[in-house]
Amino acid sequence: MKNKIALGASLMCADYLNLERDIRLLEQSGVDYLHFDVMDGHFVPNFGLNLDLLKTARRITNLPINVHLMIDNAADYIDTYIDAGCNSLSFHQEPTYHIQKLLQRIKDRGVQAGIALNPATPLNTLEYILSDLDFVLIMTVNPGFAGQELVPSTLKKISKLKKIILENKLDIEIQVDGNVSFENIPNMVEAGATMLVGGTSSLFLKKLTISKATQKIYDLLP
Ligand code: S6P
Ligand code: MG
Repeated sequence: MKNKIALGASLMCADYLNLERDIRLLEQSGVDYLHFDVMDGHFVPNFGLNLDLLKTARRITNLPINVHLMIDNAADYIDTYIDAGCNSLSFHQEPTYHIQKLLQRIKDRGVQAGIALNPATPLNTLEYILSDLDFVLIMTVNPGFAGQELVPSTLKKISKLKKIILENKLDIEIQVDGNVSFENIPNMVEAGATMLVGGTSSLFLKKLTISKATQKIYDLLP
């Protein structure tokens, strides 16, 4: 990782008809990782990217692949996504039983483990799993769709989590996902975000090339 802040690209926002081209552009632009959204049409009212696409992307790039499971039954699919070659994986707190066990399972397989929190889910749900986490994904919009507006209270949540991490001397990254725009990035980073997910509001903004958008994001980082 070149920067203290890692920049990820939400593949769901890329051009599906030119996916390989976009992945190459992301590589050339110096993006740090690919963010891969998985949905089930039930936990969130949409369908994201599928397993075959992950396997295909894995074949053609060495960029780290970060999977974000937005599904009810993460326990049934964690191993499948790890087998497909992801480097880090998060699942949602809200629909999941036995969270600590699943985080351990991910880590035991040599993959970075994270928990994702919807905007309304409080940080105290993390209290007894802090030592099991490599990263926390703070959803800054309600999950399911690209192109939404930031939920403002999530900025305070990032700061609070940063404080908990510092007070407990923990090594946990804070990932932000949703409306990670040029306008919001400085505030997110100031609050403590260390992993960004660039989507339609920055990296894949229609009026910029991927390379110009990446540069513009890096220019905003400390
Ligand atoms: C959907 C998913 C996200 C989006 C990303 C889109 O909730 O988890 O990763 O793809 O947030 O970014 P933007 O800039 O369109 O909000
Ligand atoms: Mg996501």
